[in-house]
Amino acid sequence: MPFRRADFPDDFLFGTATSSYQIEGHQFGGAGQTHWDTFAATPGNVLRAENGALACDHYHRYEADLDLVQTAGFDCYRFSTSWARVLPEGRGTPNPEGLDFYDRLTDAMLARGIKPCVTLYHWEMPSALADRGGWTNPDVAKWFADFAEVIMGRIGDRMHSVATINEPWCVAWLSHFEGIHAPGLRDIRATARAMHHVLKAHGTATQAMRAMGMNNLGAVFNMEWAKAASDSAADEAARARFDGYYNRFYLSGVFKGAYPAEVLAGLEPHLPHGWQDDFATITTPVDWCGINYYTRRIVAATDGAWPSLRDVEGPLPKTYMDWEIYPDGLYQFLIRTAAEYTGDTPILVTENGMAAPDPMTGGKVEDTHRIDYIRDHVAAVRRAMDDGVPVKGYFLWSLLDNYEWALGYEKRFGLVHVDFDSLERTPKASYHALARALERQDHG
Ligand code: GBH
Repeated sequence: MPFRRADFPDDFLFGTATSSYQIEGHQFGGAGQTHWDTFAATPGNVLRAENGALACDHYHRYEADLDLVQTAGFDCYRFSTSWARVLPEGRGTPNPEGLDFYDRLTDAMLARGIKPCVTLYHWEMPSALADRGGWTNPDVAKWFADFAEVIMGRIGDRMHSVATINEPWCVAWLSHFEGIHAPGLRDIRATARAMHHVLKAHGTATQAMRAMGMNNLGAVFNMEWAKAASDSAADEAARARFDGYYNRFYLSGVFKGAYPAEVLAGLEPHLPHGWQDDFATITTPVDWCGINYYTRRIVAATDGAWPSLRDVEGPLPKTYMDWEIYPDGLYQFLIRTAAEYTGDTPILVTENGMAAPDPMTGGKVEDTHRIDYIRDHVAAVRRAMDDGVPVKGYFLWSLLDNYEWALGYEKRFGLVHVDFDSLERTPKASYHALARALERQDHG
């Protein structure tokens, strides 16, 4: 058993997470085109040019998938809503089939005693809006808040919690500077705009949902612990720059109403005009802070292209993503986030998990490595709680093997194996281990 539920407070939430484009099957139910459909269709962007058209066919199989969530004993399920499924043109007339789907999905969770935890945006921008500049267009904040009103107008009365945007760093930097995710740009001006607008959109939508009387609203940040490759001042400066761009920029915007100096040094000329005026919106109070944590990175200085850093191969055991396994980074982030940014605001670990080849042998997947990974990261959470950090929940990424973005269906993160020909689901050993860990002891 990777841990025992009894080691945590009674109201601590264990959950599992997925996202719409990665599992639903985007071809179904009248969804509009997204920038991931076009990005994946361009050769060279995605392994084997795979896309989310079918994915896990969760759109048709959600009842059985929620049975898996329930049988494992999870308290809650973190899912996301596809903007283009709800609003095929990004704005204007909603797609009734899309609204109906999320309505059915919500009721199916409640019928199983599962708390619905929604994320409004997990990366599939409607093409109609991407064509108008997407995250680089200042109007995106209003477009996104309007979407939040439409979808929450339908299911908001039954949500346990709401997150605005999954992982602002990925939405901005990975997609507009590194070009690894849609829309695949490599442009610092577009990146700076996206970095700022994604936070403005978060704040604008949060205000709109407050005005609807909603609560338990939050934001979800991805964090990667950084270590300098050497003691040299140059490498230490590279580490601080990475930490600033990757981890601190978004937290600092939302919780301090300012951007870190080590980021502004390079970024300021590229930020949109009047950016300081938006902090009133960006700092709209949230009820909780989400952290997605997977790995650390070792960073060295380089004279090469700005922002002048490069990754160095690390010594620790790695997952199938080539990511070092470093549970202590999660502990350190929990401590630092509470101490420097969020104070008493509850923290949720909204994603944590690992990829592995996970072959099926004799109808079974023996993913012992994943059980160990979960054990060590849950222990890091427990340690941070013992040190006073108000962590209120932990979500495994992911329920199912799914569409791993630029890596197609190659990298499996699921607790449940998916055969991408038959779409058959098979719970892995980690699923069974979690089910045992999550059993509630009878207090007799
Ligand atoms: C999460 O992001 C996502 O929320 C989720 O959709 C995804 O399936 C999951 O991770 C697993 O990847 O090319 O090696 O530099 C986690 C943070 C940060 C992970 C950027 C991918 C780039 C990979 N992501 N990282 S790499």
